Amino acid sequence: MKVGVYPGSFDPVTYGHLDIVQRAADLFERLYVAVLKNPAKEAFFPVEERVEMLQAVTRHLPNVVCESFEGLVVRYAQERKATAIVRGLRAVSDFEIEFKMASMNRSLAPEMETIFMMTSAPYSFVSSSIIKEVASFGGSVGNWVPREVEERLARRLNRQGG
Ligand code: COD
Repeated sequence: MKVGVYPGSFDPVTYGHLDIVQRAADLFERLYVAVLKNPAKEAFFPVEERVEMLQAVTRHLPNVVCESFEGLVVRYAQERKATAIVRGLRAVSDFEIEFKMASMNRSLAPEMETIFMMTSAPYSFVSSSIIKEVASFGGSVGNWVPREVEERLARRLNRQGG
């Protein structure tokens, strides 16, 4: 079975991420969308909630499994018997960091390929950070994130008094 892993922070998932998930799900028999559990980094949404949102917005894709992982992405990918790590590319600025990550991952696990998918034009400027910023100032983000995510953003910002 051809297995791929799409790792990320997904804090929160956007239509840009979802576009990559949908296209990658066509390339693999099973695609794991994996949220990094990073205790050293403060995230806006807890990891469990990020996984729940991913599960909700990918429920129409039967070969997609959303879960969290801790530690090295290559180790997680090996455990899941994946042959490739999927990443998305937006602007040239993504390239530098992605190049470093892919090179490090390849030296850690030479058998593991990294596959890059170009963003679809409407999502080329969409990132989780910009979505959180716009939402925190009361702007509408409904064009860039699914309704489920928009509602959770609003609830969390309300709770924080944002
Ligand atoms: N269109 C297309 N692609 C997009 C868009 C968009 N609008 N928005 C984001 N993406 C892509 C990103 O470029 C990225 O490829 C992916 O979606 C996920 O993005 P994020 O921002 O949610 O997640 P990242 O980039 O913060 O995830 C980083 C990891 C968690 C994967 C990384 O830190 C990691 O692998 N950590 C584990 C430790 C490890 O193994 N380290 C060694 C590797 S160097």
